[in-house]
Amino acid sequence: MGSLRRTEKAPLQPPPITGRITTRGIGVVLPAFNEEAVIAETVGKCAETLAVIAPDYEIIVVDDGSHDGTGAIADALAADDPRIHVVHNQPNRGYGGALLAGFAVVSKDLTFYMDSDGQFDIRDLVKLLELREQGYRAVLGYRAQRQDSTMRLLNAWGWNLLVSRLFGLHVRDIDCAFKLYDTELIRAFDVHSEGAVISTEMLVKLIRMGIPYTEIPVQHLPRLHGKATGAKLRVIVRAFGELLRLRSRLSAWAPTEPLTAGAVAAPSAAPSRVIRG
Ligand SMILES: Nc1nc2c(ncn2[C@@H]2O[C@H](COP(=O)(O)OP(=O)(O)OP(=O)(O)O)[C@@H](O)[C@H]2O)c(=O)[nH]1
Ligand SMILES: [Mg+2]
Repeated sequence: MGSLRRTEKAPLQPPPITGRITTRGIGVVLPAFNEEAVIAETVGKCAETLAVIAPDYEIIVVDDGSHDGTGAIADALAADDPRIHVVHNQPNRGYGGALLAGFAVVSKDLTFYMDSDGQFDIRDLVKLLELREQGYRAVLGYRAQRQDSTMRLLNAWGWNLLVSRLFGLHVRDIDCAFKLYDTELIRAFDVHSEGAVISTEMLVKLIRMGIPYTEIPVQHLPRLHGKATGAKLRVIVRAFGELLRLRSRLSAWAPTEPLTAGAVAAPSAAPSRVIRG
């Protein structure tokens, strides 16, 4: 469940980038809505880090119907680098729709997603990949020191409380946009949420499938560019509607596709953390 604490004692430091963590292929999905001020920097940092820690990578920028230069900047980056791809949603589909458009074109075994607004540090992916190498097929980041307003923290606390009551979901930071999944799991989830509840849908399904997962603290940086939208009344009201629809859809949901052998094997190292809803 979320916490109202804004800071913990020592500031979290990014892990050093010293060498390859995995030989697995990884697709990095970056949803972007009006992020012209920061998208090139985000993609550049991702490419630089991935080249060292996970060289078999692809970066997928999802320009979610942006009204600014985000799409053109992303197209220019893709024209220069075959590992960068751009999906244009036209019109805007919303956060969940942006992630779904990106997930649909991932061609690698692992899928990682991160906001493109500069509030996360891609170097933290080192920690998630190390845990994947230990056998966790889902590694969930949580923001140890959220850089949000008090109102935003209050909203998040209430939202997490509601979601944990409705779905029995006890994940530390449901909506932290820094998560790594096996692509096969994402396909099996058969996600439909186009809005903010997409993370809830994925996590409820993960837990119902009994997949071992783990959680790890990641940095959260202040938003320096673009507009914060998450605390707008319109956004919150829409999210409540989505949550209720999700609840009725999930009441009947069960995984249809058996996963490949070993899919639900427990990790080799640290104890698994499986919470069943
Ligand atoms: N707000 C919003 N973001 C979108 C949309 N589609 C894709 N995104 C991207 O989704 C990510 C998360 O959106 P943010 O608005 O940063 O949400 P947040 O980090 O929870 O909240 P703030 O940064 O405080 O507004 C960013 O990278 C956006 O560019 C959309 O329709 N609306
Ligand atoms: Mg943000």
